[in-house]
Amino acid sequence: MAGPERKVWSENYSEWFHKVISETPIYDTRYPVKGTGIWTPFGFRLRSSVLNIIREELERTGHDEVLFPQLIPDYLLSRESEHIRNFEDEVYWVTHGGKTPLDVKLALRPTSETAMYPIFKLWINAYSDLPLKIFQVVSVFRYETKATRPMIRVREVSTFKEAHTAHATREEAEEQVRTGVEVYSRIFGELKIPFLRSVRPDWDKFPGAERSVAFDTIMPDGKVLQIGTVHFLGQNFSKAFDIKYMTKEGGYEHVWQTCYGISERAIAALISVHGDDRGLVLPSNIAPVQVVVIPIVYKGREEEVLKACVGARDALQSAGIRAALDNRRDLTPGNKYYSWEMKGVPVRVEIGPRDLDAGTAVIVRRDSLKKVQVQIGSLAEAVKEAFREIDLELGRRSRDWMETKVRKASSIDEAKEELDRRGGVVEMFWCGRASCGQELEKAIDARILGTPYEDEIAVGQDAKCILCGEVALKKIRAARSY
Ligand code: A5A
Ligand code: ZN
Repeated sequence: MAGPERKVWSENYSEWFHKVISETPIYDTRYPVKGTGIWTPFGFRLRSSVLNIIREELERTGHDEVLFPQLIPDYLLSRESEHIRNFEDEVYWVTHGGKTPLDVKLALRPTSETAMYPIFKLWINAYSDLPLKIFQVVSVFRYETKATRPMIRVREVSTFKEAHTAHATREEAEEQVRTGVEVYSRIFGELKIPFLRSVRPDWDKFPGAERSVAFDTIMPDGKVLQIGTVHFLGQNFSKAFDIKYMTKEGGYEHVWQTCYGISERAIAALISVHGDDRGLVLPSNIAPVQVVVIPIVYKGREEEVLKACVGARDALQSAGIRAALDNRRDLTPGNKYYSWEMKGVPVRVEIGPRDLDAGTAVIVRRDSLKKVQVQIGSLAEAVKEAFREIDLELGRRSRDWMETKVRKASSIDEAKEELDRRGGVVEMFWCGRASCGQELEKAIDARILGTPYEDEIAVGQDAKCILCGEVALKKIRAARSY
C-alpha cells in the first residue's frame, strides 16, 4: 500500500513514541515522580475507549466489576511464599499515619491477589457460590528497577485491569484459562493489535501461578512487549488463604483459581503498532474523534461553506458518528490537517466552494491518505464504509508487519544473528529442559517467551533441541523484550 511514510516510526521508534504521546497530547510525562504520568483529556478519552471494549468483553462473559482497597497489610501480602518472594523488592510501603508509626505496615497493592483472597474466603462457602468471576480497574504500584518508560513500564500502573476467578474443580479453572485467553484475543482483535500467545517457561511464570499464558506483540523497533497475561493459579493461593467450599458430598475442598491482567501497556501497543510518521492512526471504534469536518475557505463564500460543514457534522452525529467541526479561523487547512492527523482521526471531510455547487464532499482516510469525492447526501454511509475499510486495513497491515518479524532458526548462530539484525521473534526447537532454555537465553542474549499456546503438544519426529541436540518436544520462542 502506498500510504504515508513509516520511516521515523520504524527507525527511531522511541523518539517517535515520545513525540506522539506528548504532542497529541495523550500522556504528560512531566510529573516529578519517576514512573508516573498524566492522562490528558484526549488521552483519557482514548483510555476510556479501550476500557469500554475491555469491560464489554468481561461483562459479556460473566465477570462482575468490583473495587477492593488499595492498602494491603504486610501479613496478608506475605501469606503466599512464592508471591511475596518475587514482589518483595517491588513493593511501596506505607509506614506512618501522619507522625505515628503504624502497627502494621501497609503495602500499596502491586496486584490484588492478597487483598482479594482473604475476602474470597468469606464469600465462598457452598458449591453454589462458585464460580466466582470478578474484575477491577485500578492503580497498582510496582517499584520497577528496570528503566521506566511512559505507559510501558511505569511504577504507578494507572490502568490495571485485573480479573480473578474461583472454581470448584481443576478442570473448570483450566477451562476458565482458555476462556480468559479467548476474551483477551477478542479484546486485542478489536484493538487490531496483532499478538503471539506463549506459555511462559516455568522460570518466568507469575509469582504463585502454576502456569502463565502471555500475549506478546512486536513493537516498531523489533522489541517484544508483553501486553497481557492469563494465569492458572491452581490451589496455591486458596490453600494459603484457606478458601474452601463444601462439596456435594459434604466434605471441604480448596477452590481452584485463575487471574488475568492487562494494563496501559495495551494502549502503548495500540499507539505503536498502527502509527506512522504523521502520528497516531486509530481504528474507528477506538478514536475519540472519528471524523473531523474541515471547511476549505478562500475569500468569498465562507459563510455558505461553513453552513454546509455544520450540516455535514450534524448529519454525521445523527448517524451515531463522533464528528467534530474545525472552524478555527486563524489556522490554514494544512495546519488543521496536521493536528488532526497527529490525533489519528480516522476520516477527514473537506468541503469547499466547488463542493457546494456539485453537492459533494471529499473524504480522506487517515491510514492511506486516499481521497474520494462523495455525494453530500450519502456522507454518513460513505464514512461508515471508510471505517470498515480502515479497520480491516489496520488489522491486516499490523498483522502482516508482525508476521515478517517472526522467523524460524535452526542454530544458535542463526537465532542470534536474526535477533541482532532484525529483532522480532525467533522460533526454535527445544527439548523442554529448563537448563537448555536458560542456557539458550544467555547464548543468544534474549528472553525466552515460551512455547506457542496453540501447539503445546508434539512437534515433528525428527526435531532436535537447538541447544543439546536431543529429541525436541516443543517449539520455543525467544526475543529481545521490553
Ligand atoms: N495478577 C495478575 C493478573 C498480574 O499481576 N499479572 S502481571 O504481573 O503479568 O501483570 C499483568 C499485565 O500488566 C502484564 O502482562 C503487563 O502487560 C502489565 N504490566 C505489568 N507491570 C507493568 C508496569 N510496570 N507498567 C505497565 N504495565 C505493566
Ligand atoms: Zn535441550
